[in-house]
Amino acid sequence: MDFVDVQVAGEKKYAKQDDIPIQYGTAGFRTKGNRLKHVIYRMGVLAAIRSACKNGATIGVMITASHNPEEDNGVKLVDPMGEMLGPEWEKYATEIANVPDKELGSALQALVKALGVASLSKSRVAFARDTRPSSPALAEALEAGIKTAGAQCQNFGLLTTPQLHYIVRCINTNGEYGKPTEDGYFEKLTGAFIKLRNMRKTKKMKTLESYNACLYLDAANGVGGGKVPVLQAKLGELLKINLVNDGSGKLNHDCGADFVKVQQKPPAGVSLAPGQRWASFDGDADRIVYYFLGVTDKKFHLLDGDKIATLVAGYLKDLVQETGLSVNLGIVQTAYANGSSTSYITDTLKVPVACVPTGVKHLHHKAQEFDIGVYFEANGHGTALVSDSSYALLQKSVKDTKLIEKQREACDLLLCVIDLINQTVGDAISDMLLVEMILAGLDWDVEQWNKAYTDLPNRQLKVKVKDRSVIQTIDAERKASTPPGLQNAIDDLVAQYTRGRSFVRPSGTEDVVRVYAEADSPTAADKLAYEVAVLVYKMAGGVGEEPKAPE
Ligand code: NG1
Ligand code: ZN
Repeated sequence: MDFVDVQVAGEKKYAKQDDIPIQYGTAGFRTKGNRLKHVIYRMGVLAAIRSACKNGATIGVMITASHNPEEDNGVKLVDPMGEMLGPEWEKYATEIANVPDKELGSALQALVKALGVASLSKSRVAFARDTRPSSPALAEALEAGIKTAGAQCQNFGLLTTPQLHYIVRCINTNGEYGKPTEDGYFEKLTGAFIKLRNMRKTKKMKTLESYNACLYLDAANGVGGGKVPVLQAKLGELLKINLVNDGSGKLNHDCGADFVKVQQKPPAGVSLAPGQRWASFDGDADRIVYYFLGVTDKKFHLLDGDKIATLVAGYLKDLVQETGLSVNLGIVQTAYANGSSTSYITDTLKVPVACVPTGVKHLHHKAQEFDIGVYFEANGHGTALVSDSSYALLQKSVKDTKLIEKQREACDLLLCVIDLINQTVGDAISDMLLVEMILAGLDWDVEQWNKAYTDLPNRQLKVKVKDRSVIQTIDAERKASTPPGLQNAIDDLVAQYTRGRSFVRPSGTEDVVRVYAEADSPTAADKLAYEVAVLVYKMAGGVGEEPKAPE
């Protein structure tokens, strides 16, 4: 096998645009869209090699930069079961993306030799893209990479990130997980949603009188916006979605899940009527947050990833109990989880909770240690994973006449809930249907959901430094081990605040250091975040203007 054609096309049409190094990070490669053509061409070839290493299983490639500004773009590889690329391959991706044009063929040659790959003719790659202006040209570069490498390729056009993950899993399980099409995706999710809503009715488990089937949704002007009408057509009256930021405005601009979570306010230009239930997707629809304006206090309340995780875990825990089966359940969070949510999980839900470093791969991996593992980042990315053995146990128990009818019913219900949950990755559409189903089943409105616990006021800031790698962290990113003295200084500040907590870490997707702080009042949280930001600026080589004191 040689890479002569790959080398020629690489030098001619997909030559490096600059020599700035780029790294495959927590969310793949991400930078300005006009810097990515060569990277994505090369990732087409790498995906073909990965497929060969997986005996010809289909590998997915998604072109998106998620919640980043419209002019950014990015690329992520999807492994055969729909999970993120195995971390051991991140270094190959980084190496191939950075190698000089003239050495591309030889670098690929060396890689296939080291991996023992003899041919790419049986390799398969499936890909999709989001709605960014730079995405079509990047998709062409990707297709060229896949085809020039000699692999087969399937272009799924515009998809949400989780839809592509779902399709990859369907293809590689020969349809066992579902039909490998967008239509198959909607059929599976809406089929489960409709069945669950009807099961609740026929079994008279709850009346649905106070559940308001009207949801207001901000699609961040992203790829999710175009998918909502398809979903709506299948749901009819069961859920009426009023869509804003459907894709006609600028992507992620003053809207979307990241904006709402970080700014702690509604998307620009929308006015919430008290009590209305609102949700925001991010640009590629793998994150969702809910929010509302209080009926009595008229204040903005955010129901973020932590609130979704506790709602889902509480519901699943009750259902598992009803089955009477021995199935353990756990929740996985990151340091960004609100302190109140962690206390609520431990003290009220009494469910084991684990904390891992930021990045879906860490959460997903940890969640797999439980029979049912619910994982959510505070920003709204998350899902619930069910182990193969627990799934098989439920399938067996649903028919087990030794169990009482109520137990068999609970097993049936739980199996159906699992069908509603995307098992590959966090999915805004699936999570939205899950939340809506649970609220309807519990007969809850947003106020009742929000009452579970009260978030500690919190603030996130960014600090620009010369080299963010000077900050290294330990203890699931909750402590900085370098530069020397920084953590002690943070600890001294935190000690001055009631219920204070703060940590800093280098971002994996932006050239900044992130600061998080929480305390017993918004003013205290803002002040603590500011003081810690100043410490980072002074002790970790801040550039540009010093952080500004809160007003
Ligand atoms: P970084 O930039 O490493 O903080 C952000 C999110 C992550 C994850 C990735 C991937 C926060 C604080 N960080 O990572 O949770 O979602 O983007 O998109 O929300
Ligand atoms: Zn996203």
